[in-house]
Amino acid sequence: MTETHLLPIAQRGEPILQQRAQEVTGLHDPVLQQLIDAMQATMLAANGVGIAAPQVFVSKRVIIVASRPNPRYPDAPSMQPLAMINPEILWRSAATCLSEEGCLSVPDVRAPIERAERIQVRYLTRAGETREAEYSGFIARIIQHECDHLDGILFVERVMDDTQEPTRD
Ligand code: K3U
Ligand code: ZN
Repeated sequence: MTETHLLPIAQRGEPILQQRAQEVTGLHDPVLQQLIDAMQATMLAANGVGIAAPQVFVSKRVIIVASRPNPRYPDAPSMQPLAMINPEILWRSAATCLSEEGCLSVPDVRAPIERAERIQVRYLTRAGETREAEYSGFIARIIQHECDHLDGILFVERVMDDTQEPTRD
């Protein structure tokens, strides 16, 4: 059995967090499958509900999204970790919601961020199947946060105004 290693998490200021990540080709490459396993293990070990490949120093368009009820989002649904490859947000609702976010790459900082309440996403599964799905609430928020990472954007860049300064925990 192969061991899954935990990966280092890039911290704010690392250039890779500001770059647009590359589309994934070669879906059945075992290196991609190992990357997904290692991202998932790293996310779980860090107590996160999402992770994007640039956060582990890999400039590829891969994200993992998970969800569970938690003190900050008690109504969050439970969702097993799901890998999305080359995710595209096809549609965002005009309706938005403001809720607090954190980021494994920006420790101890949280800020309310306005995001679309509902989104439609197209992505490839790790088995290479194309899927389209609609998400709402906390899961839609995580997906938007992770897709931002693929475009080199950190949540702190989306803080709206002076009254919503990021706060340290
Ligand atoms: O804020 C965090 C959290 C963890 C468990 C439940 C609720 C919140 C940890 S930070 C986190 O999980 C980010 C992961 C990141 F940075 F790698 F993208 C995902 C995220 C959390 C909250 C809102 C949006 C996205
Ligand atoms: Zn993040």
